[in-house]
Amino acid sequence: MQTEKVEEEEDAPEEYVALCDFTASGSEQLSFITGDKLLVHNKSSADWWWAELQGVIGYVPASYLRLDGAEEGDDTSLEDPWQDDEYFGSYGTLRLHLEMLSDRSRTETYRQVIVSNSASLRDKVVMDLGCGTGIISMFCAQLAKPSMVYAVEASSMVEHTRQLVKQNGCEEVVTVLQGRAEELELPEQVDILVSEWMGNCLLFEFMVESVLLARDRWLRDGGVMWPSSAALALVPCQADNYYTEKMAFWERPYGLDFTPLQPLAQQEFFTKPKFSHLIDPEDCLSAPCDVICLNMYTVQVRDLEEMKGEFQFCVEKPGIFHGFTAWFTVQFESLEMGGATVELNTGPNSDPTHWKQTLFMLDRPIQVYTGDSIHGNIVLRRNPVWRRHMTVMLHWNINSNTDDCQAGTKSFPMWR
Ligand code: GJV
Repeated sequence: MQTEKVEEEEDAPEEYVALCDFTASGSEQLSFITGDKLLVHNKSSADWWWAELQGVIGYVPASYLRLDGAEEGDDTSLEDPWQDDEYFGSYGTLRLHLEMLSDRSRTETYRQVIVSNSASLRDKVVMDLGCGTGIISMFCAQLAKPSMVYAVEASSMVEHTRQLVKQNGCEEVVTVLQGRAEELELPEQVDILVSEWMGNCLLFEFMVESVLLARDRWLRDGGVMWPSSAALALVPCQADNYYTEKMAFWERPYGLDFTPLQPLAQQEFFTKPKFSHLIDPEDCLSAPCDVICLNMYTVQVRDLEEMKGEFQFCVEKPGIFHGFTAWFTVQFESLEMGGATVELNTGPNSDPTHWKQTLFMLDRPIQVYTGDSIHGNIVLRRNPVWRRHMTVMLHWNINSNTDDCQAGTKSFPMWR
């Protein structure tokens, strides 16, 4: 009796409230607006639930919903949409700083920017936003003669940064300031705003928002942003090893047919993008294409809500189209007229960085041939609730000489 009752309760649909609007991007998804009450029938995965709204049923993103009746003071509504405790907590330990500092391409590029602009940096005021252990600030102090470097850091690493600055004789020039850039008070505006803010797929973590707010408040007219521009690059690719490891594996392990697990495997391994993918240039099926470009002087925080781009690829060799791989580049303009721009490229034809690349797997691999065209668009939609997260939506068409054209759409939450 007792057990039956509990089971009944578990199976009963639960009522949820939409925290924000959602527009369906696939035929199985359900659109809703803020305040809509949805009946959740099945929490099929952590991210996508099967729900009903006014008699219509479909998948909805779990993170956009709150259990009805969960009011202020409830755990979920108290949660910080920026997850700052967790975010800055993780930058308070050495693990991530070690990873970033060990990334020579990244760190040497920032050093190169300072070196190649050292003459023009003389007597300039610099802000290093999110300075971490202070490496960029100390490059400035050691390799150039700025009048002041404000090194801003919100995590508890900042206590050690002060000590490092002193230890390396940079305390005359570098002023370490503890706190979020958003709450910063400075006695003056700055000539240069330098930051290493880029996340996976460029925008993930959305630290760029802090940089743009600091720009609008603290960069003097005519001041310089480093990086000055950024781009997200995309390429259609093969990912045979990953596909074999996670999907083909189930075909005949130990002589047994495990294919009934393949839908589960797809859900578990291919729903979200794979960070930390290092693509072999040989696996790129065409030349890459910049799909989103940010001008760091003009982009506005509100633009980050939804960034759209288009692509048109020409397949250069026959192969299996398993998915798309994305990475970013950033450019640092010279302080001198006609001076060379420095670029950090995290793509497959450059030295690997700690960001590596990001792989988006299609649900089914598609054979493509030389001369096929793959065109379509990409949308990066920032999560309206969880501000450091976003969903990447890809829509593609394949025009082939041999087959009919095929189209597909897939949304990838990163992570909520
Ligand atoms: N204010 C101050 N420090 C910050 C802020 C902020 N708003 N946001 C991030 N940081 N490239 N994805 C700090 C953070 O604590 C860490 O030390 C560093 O900036 C992140 C740098 C690398 N992350 C990235």
